[in-house]
Amino acid sequence: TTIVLATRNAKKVPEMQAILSEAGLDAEVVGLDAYPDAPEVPETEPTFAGNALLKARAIAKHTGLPAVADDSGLRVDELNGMPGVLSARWSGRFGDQSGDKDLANLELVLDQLADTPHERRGAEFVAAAAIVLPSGTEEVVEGVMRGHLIDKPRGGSGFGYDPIFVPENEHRTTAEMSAEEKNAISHRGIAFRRLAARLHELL
Ligand code: ITT
Repeated sequence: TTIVLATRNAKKVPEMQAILSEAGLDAEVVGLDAYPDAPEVPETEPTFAGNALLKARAIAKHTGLPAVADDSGLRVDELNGMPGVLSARWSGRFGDQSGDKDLANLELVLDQLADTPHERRGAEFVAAAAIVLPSGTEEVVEGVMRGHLIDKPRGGSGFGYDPIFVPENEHRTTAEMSAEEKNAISHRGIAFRRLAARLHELL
């Protein structure tokens, strides 16, 4: 079977492929690079699950193949769960159009937490992964990684908010871990492994 992963982020394709293979699933994962005419789907839903489903539905319809999509973000306790589904666009919401989005987003969260002490700096990364089959069958699973936010960025790997996020039972940020170490505990790793288990039953 071929499964289309609804992303133009080339890094996510081998990650998903590895997780499916480890789960014993004989499927080939292809990204949207193979489908240049695939529709751009705006993330308009208020939940990660809703956005993942929107994207998977559109790509299943376009390709006629089983489609997987994910949506993810950071929920900060002190900000009542924000930036949440707005994580990728957080600084832009406040008028910042500067070049490095990831850095601007991270710096805005640090500013917003400037007066918040360590014990109130809890946060979690959340990922929803959706699968839509050509038959119309739909499934959504989620993964969560709890942790806290430090006040100065550390580490050069990963992306987004990784340099300020320290997972529970860790002293390093997720930007100080290898991709394998992060996958083993991350929201996306958990969600993709749950999805692999469901795919076993569905395909
Ligand atoms: P696609 O939608 O094309 O897959 P994207 O980078 O926009 O790519 P998401 O919408 O899933 O992917 O990510 C939303 C944002 O949440 C992302 O831009 C980061 O700011 C943040 N984020 C999600 N997962 C993260 C992680 O593992 N580490 C750091 N930041 C993360």
